[in-house]
Amino acid sequence: MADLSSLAQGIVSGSISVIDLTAPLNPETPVLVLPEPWGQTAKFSSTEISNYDERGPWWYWNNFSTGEHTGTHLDAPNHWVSGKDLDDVSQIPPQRLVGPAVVLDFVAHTQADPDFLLDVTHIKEWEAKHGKLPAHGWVLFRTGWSSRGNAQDTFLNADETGPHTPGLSIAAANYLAHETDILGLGVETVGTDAGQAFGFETPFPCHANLMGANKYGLTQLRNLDKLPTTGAVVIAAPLKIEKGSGSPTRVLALVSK
Ligand code: 23J
Ligand code: MN
Repeated sequence: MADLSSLAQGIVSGSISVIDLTAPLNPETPVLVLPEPWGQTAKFSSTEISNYDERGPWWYWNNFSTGEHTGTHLDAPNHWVSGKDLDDVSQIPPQRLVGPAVVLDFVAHTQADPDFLLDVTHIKEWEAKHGKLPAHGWVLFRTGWSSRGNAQDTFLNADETGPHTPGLSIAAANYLAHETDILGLGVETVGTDAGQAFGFETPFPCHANLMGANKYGLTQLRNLDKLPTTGAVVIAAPLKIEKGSGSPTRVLALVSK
């Protein structure tokens, strides 16, 4: 039987730390902007219902509204046409929201080139050093992009040719989707695909391949620098929105000190 009491004790004593990989959700949280004529997602917004006042003397609460894909969020398989008959976000088995995580650190490459694309050779070199990508695990692509914070312009890094943010090559997206048994791909950027991926020969290859292979995306992750290369456990908890294509998600990592 698994020893949950030592896990609990580790969390209580601090020998296992709980790292929050989630970006704060507020009206400034960056959102994806797609080229014309495609529809746009909404930013997060909130309106006060009462604040210990005449509208509710003893309570404070708000109504919020947001896109499903705003801030740190999970892409469900049905988000893409390739996965349209697969799970919506409410149908994802909870066992598939928790798994071992590995970190692929390409901060240096991304600093040299904001359009850096992770390719199959990078993944294979990483696997030669650190072992196979874990079955039922999260692959976390560390680019340092989260240090650009909550400002839409620096985060999207767009010019007249569109956004310039790192992502995966078509071949790498294919490899993760079809040659591995991972849960999904987590990134620091606004979406799993590169900023320029709208113009790739296979547009948005991460979305097309991962969703079609019943895998997930996790975006706008923070604190990946606080994780070991291997050995963390990541828990992603999206809202159980029926028919939802995704949801803002609290993403937590357990790390043994
Ligand atoms: C729709 C179309 C393209 C993209 C996306 C959504 C996302 O990045 C997303 O949040 O799923 S690239
Ligand atoms: Mn998304």
